[in-house]
Amino acid sequence: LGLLGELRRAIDGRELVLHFQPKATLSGEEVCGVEALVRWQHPERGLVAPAEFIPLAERTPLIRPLTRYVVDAALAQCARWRTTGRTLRVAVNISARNLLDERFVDDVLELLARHDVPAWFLELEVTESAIMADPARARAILTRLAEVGVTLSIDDFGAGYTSLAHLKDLPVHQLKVDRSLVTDVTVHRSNALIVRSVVELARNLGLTTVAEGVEDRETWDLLARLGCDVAQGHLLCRPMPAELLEAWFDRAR
Ligand code: G
Ligand code: G
Ligand code: MN
Ligand code: NA
Repeated sequence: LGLLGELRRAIDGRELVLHFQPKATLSGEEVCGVEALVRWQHPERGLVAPAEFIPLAERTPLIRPLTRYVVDAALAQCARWRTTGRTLRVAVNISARNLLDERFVDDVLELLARHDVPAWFLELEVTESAIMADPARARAILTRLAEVGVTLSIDDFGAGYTSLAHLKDLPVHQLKVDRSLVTDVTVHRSNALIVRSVVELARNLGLTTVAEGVEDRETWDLLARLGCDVAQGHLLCRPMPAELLEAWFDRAR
């Protein structure tokens, strides 16, 4: 059985598990959401990172059931948090192929209904390159998702090549500043200038900004001064299973 066949079996056998990483406002350090990150709990190989199987799945139709699985599991967890009074928006990463699939919107609507979670609680993270693969079709699908109330973010912003002309026409709510810009923001003045420009661009377009990969306090403070809204990264919390996050939530408050 090749990796793809194994992955197909893993989806049916519920071997994929989600870890969640919190995001918090830079000003008040208030937790405002989590990002779901998939891992494969392989019976022999242990916990397999998404980099080892997502790119493979993305080249095949298997990405549709895989993404459905992740959205399903993320909304199930979101619903559980809601019953305990935790208002957490849950973000899921989606692939270029999902944005070319007309049925994707129906999948999302069906899963929101099944878990009785308002669309507002779901955020979808899309990379610039996924959008640029077919900007017109991507825009059509993103528009339908935005119309039903799903929150949309551009992931890894600043690493790729989203044309600013396209950005203006996309119904997105948030830009996630790429880790490569955040990592050296306190070291290279040019990175700080770029982050400041992205923040200003986002403001002018009515979008919020999230900095990813924040690993130290100095970076956190600088990002706050640069006007970034939200931060995510190891300084705050590593991605972890929902059960382990409960203790972190209790400490965070
Ligand atoms: O969690 P980690 O840092 O190893 O994630 C590595 C990459 O895998 C990231 O780029 C992340 O966006 C991607 N990824 C994680 N989970 C998912 C998922 O459920 N679907 C897709 N398409 N990508 C994911
Ligand atoms: O491409 P995307 O932004 O979805 O990828 C998220 C990835 O970044 C996850 O694999 C996650 O484990 C990783 N990540 C999250 N926080 C940090 C961090 O502070 N430092 C580093 N190096 N990676 C991080
Ligand atoms: Mn992401
Ligand atoms: Na990212």
